[in-house]
Amino acid sequence: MSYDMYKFELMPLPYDYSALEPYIDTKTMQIHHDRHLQTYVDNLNAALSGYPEYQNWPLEKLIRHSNWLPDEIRTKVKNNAGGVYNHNLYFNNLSPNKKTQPSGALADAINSVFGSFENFKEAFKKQALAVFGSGYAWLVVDKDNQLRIITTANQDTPLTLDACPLMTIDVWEHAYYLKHYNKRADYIDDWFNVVDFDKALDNYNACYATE
Ligand code: MN3
Repeated sequence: MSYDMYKFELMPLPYDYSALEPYIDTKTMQIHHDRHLQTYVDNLNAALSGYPEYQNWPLEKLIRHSNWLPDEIRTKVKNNAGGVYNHNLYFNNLSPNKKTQPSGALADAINSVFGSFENFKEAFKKQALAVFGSGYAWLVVDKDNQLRIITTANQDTPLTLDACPLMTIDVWEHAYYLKHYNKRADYIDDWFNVVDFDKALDNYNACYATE
């Protein structure tokens, strides 16, 4: 059992379900983590259960090289591995500890690319609002080493674009509907109160360390 390889298990939240109140409510966190993420974990395990030759593939390899998988499990593995990867990043990038301002090299990069943190927030919100249907908005280092905001549909990931993710917001309705109803803009504003830029900085440094 592990978080990175078959047999996958549910990564625990690094804080209490209620820790992000009042910005993200307890019930949403319980259902989102314990039911939605658990379902992706279970479906990924089910897809791989009859295929021992792929059970030693790390999660990122299953996503990056899903085209090497047999036809009959390719789509199921790709979608559910993406669901596990995206949610693990999303939940780990949230915190009640008010790390809501970028620092260090990431702050410098954000100022350099977007002009200011306020400009960045505005651009990020605009992209997150523009996701049609279900998906995610991301801050990534792209394949040309440029800091960029991108969006992905459904459970697609930036990994297949050779981009290295720093942080993400899940804009599927299940991430906000119980509290914010259809008001995605309010959820995005609230999300900025619980996003953890220290984690994003760790990820930023890791993106450059793995080249
Ligand atoms: Mn979700």
